[in-house]
Amino acid sequence: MIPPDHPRYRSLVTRERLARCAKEGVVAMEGLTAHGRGEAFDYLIGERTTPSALLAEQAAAAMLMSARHPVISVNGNTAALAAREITELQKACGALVEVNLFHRTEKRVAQIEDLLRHAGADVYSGAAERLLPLSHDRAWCRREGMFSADVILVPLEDGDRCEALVSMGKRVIAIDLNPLSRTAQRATLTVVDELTRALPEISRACRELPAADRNRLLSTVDNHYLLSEAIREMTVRLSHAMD
Ligand code: PTJ
Repeated sequence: MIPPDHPRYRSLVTRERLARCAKEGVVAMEGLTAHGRGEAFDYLIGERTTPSALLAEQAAAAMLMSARHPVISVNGNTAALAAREITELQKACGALVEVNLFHRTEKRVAQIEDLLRHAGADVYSGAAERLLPLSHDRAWCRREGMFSADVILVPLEDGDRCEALVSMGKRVIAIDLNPLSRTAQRATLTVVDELTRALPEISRACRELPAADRNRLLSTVDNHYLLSEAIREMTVRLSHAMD
């Protein structure tokens, strides 16, 4: 039992949840190490939404709201951490929710879809085909889902698939705490923020941002600038820690 007055209460409860989900099979064992890497980068941005992350979240909302066929791709970590927030975002932007896994088994796909449905999401789950230009199992997706999407939100992504989706002409929004990752560098737009902080901000912007602001963001926000700002914010924080 983790005492609520523990200074790292939230982090410990999250780890406990991920460990339980890993035992149940929802989270891949490898997902636990991915989470640890994320936590390390979250320290570097001060475990808060930075100004550049907020700008990226608003631009992500603008991309989703202007899309013809937006899709939110969900993996094990995302479902375990943020099934409710995914549901809220689906309601705010009307995107299709589709499960796509690196460590893919039919059993895990079904477990994750159940977890999302339990949280209220409307999950798209027709027959999957090997449609993406990838040699691993993230190639499996639905023809009318991810394969036909023009904008795809990919939280905690793998760099290869991000690159494949961009090469197919899709606009890819990544949520990744590591601004140096291949995913962050290859995405059309990267939100360098923790998933459970990022998703509610994107939903809020979908609901509240006026159309004129969305259009301005679409024509001005540039991923290179967002990533440079994220790295600069980390560097400033590190230099303050040495004072
Ligand atoms: O469920 P599966 O089978 O599809 O597997 C999912 C994992 C996460 C194992 C797979 O996608 C993977 O190996 O991911 P990577 O390549 O380790 O990338 C995960 C990225 O997400 C890393 O750059 C982490 O820094 C980042 N990250 C981890 N936790 C969070 C995060 N970013 C935002 N919020 C988090 N909570």
